[in-house]
Amino acid sequence: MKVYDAANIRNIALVGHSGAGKTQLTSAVLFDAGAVNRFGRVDDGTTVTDYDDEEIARKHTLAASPAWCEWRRTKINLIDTPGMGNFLSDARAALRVSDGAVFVVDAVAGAEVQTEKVWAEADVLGLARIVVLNRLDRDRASLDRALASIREACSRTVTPVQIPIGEEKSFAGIVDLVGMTAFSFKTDGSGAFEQGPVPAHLTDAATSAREALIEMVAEADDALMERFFEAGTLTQEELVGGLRKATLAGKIAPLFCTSAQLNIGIPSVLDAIIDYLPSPADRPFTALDPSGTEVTRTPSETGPCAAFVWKTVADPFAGRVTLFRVMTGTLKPDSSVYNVTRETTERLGHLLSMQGKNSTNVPEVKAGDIAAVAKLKDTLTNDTMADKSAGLRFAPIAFPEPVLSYAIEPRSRGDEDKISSSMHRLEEEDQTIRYTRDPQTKELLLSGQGQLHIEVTVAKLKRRFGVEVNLKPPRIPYRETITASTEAHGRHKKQTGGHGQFGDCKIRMEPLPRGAEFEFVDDIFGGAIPRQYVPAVEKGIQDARLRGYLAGYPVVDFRATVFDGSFHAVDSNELSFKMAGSLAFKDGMSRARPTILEPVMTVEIYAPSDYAGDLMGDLNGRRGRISGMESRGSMTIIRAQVPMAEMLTYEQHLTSATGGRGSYHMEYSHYDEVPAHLQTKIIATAKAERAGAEVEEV
Ligand SMILES: Nc1nc2c(ncn2[C@@H]2O[C@H](COP(=O)(O)OP(=O)(O)OP(=O)(O)O)[C@@H](O)[C@H]2O)c(=O)[nH]1
Ligand SMILES: [Mg+2]
Repeated sequence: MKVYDAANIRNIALVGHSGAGKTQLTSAVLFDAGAVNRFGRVDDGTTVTDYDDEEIARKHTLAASPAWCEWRRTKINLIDTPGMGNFLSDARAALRVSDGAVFVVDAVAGAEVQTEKVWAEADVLGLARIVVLNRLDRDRASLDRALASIREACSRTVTPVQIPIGEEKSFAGIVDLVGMTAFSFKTDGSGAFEQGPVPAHLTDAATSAREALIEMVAEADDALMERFFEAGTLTQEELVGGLRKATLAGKIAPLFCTSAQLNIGIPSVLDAIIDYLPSPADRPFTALDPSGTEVTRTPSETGPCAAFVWKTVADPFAGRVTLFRVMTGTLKPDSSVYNVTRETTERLGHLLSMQGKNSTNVPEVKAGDIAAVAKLKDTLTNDTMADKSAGLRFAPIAFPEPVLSYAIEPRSRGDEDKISSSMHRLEEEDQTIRYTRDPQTKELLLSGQGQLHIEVTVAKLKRRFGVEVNLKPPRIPYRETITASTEAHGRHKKQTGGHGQFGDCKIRMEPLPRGAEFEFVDDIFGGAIPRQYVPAVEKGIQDARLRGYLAGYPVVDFRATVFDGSFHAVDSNELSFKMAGSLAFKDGMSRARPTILEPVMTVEIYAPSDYAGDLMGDLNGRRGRISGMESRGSMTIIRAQVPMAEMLTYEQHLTSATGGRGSYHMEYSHYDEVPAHLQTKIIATAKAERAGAEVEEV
């Protein structure tokens, strides 16, 4: 395979709301550019980039996947990304290694929630972008309506450089406003087209759209603005040059018209990627030097190499596949490279260019290019692979913390054994899931970005690793504590026949502040309990407190002080003092006014301001306490503290209450007392569960 220089490479992420047609568009692009010889379709499960079984089954992209084609002697690396909210972090990762973005928008629906979110993301990264208005062959598709919504939700810089020929079912081509020519396409999916004059019935529309375009281009540049005022228009040359400059500078986002399904309008998109979006050579990159200071460098194919790992794929057969972008220098196969992040050396095998799941060996990868390598030992997403002499490290992509947890139960013993290694592999692939065991409830917890994300992860576990699990809402890790001080007594005595048992202790129990857990104090004077048995008393209290008193949850935030006791010269032993400690604890609990604590979460909700009132009302119903509100444009951020038990089904509520436009994030904050009427319920449930468990054991 050919090796490309930075100036002849374009790294492009296709982003936008789910269902806009990113995957279908990628497929049409690959076909028209001759990278594949079959026109794959999402609906038939035959596209290059939706190759995972789960993606084919669901007809949605679930992970960023790379593909590439050559167009006008330039290598275009395309990254098809997921549009669904739960999987958006992959779109973010793809943007990090892209130089430009193609925003795919549904011509029927216009801009949607995720379009808006990713647009803001691209703003932060300062990426040049073009917009592809897709699905123009659908009923109720409209350039005008869609454009108005994109301008409102994303940016006023979006400007058509084409208008469609024919509407809805009769959409059959485009008028290019820059060259003022028409391209009429066959609708058989072949992509064949004829170029000709602008159809008479579109001349007026095209002329006024072109004037609007010229005005936008002139506005983006002072010199052009002057020329425009003088001449009343721009020359063809000024228009072409000005459009390119304005797009690269992010002052204009040109809009193109397509039907990815019918393969209409694709060549203009390919041309635009080359003409209007930057090459890696156009973009200096930032990195951290050894002291952690941000530095800006120009990519160069000579000199020390530095590459950034933006994704890892867990293939059950091929093993780990590591996707990286060479930021500077040239990476060679069968060489060694230093992993700066982990301070280890990796041996590289073949370097690969990925076409979905298929790969081609490449002789070397130059600055600016995206490639992959299989079977690295330690390297994971966000790592830097570099020559030591480069002295560079790349800032990690900030992946979001999980927002939701489910308990998972292996279906069989075999599944139980395999679950941990398989989950570990999936965690490497997807940095937004967590697999943990709750130390208190002992449950295996799978945490992710939402219910769908967790379901998809469980499905992957089954398909790829043959591990089957059941999902259920997690148990709330309640705790118990005391609210009053008391003295207590425990005596364990068994002195009938043979070797006897005798242990006796008096303790004081006092509440401690939240978070203090448990403290044990030895306050024995004069040998009321021999030294060697005091730890046994502590052990007895410790064991008993972990088993709980009211509802079987660990008792926390108290101090137990042993201050007196008695012993028997022959019958006393460790076990007896352990028993005494445990009995004293139970005795104390009966008077220390025990209560139940629950975890409270700090929740941050981001939603259009119109919904803020309803959302706050709902939070009140969930026993939440609003701690702050802030508006950001048309959106409002609500901060609140809400008991975990009330948040288990929040995602479904937020989605239906805001039509999918709201999102939220939460993390553990502290433990707080459960209101009395709810305690009664928790205690009753615990009792019923214990009874159930005992029946099962019989
Ligand atoms: N009629 C019509 N259907 C299209 C067009 N482009 C895509 N589709 C269909 O729209 C649906 C969604 O297309 P995808 O390409 O999977 O959309 P996506 O943007 O990749 O969606 P996610 O992967 O969920 O983010 C599929 O059923 C496609 O066949 C188009 O131009 N016209
Ligand atoms: Mg897709």
